[in-house]
Amino acid sequence: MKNLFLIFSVAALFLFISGSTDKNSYSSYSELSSADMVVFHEHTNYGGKQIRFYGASDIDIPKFSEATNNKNAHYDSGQESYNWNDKISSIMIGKNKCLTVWKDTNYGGGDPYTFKPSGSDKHVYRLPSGWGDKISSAKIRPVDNCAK
Ligand SMILES: [Ca+2]
Repeated sequence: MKNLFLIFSVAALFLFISGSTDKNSYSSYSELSSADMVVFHEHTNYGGKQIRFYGASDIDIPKFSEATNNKNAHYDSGQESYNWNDKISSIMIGKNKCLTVWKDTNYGGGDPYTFKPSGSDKHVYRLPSGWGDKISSAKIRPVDNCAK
């Protein structure tokens, strides 16, 4: 009876692990230090859906409508085709990253806005006036080499 329980336990563990191997699908962003990550949230105060970017020194996001196709994007399962255009309302910028955002796709729509941490992760619970639900493109760079 003890062996049967062990077999079931191993089988359950295998099913759990095999269901979690999608590299772009995680339920939290504890997979890595926040310092090297930028996290965009659907609502203010880090609420709603989130999409996280990390894994390269330079990450370009020319269209948030296609953000989930970006090879450096990570998000929760079930959100593979979520349209992030004009949806972002709060952001976490890891202390090693600099984030520049634009209101139109392909880095257009007037002057961009740059979020540059200084020594610790930057938590933007509400976007600056005029930027909520407007971001359509972005560039992520090392903190000392912000995109222009
Ligand atoms: Ca926009």
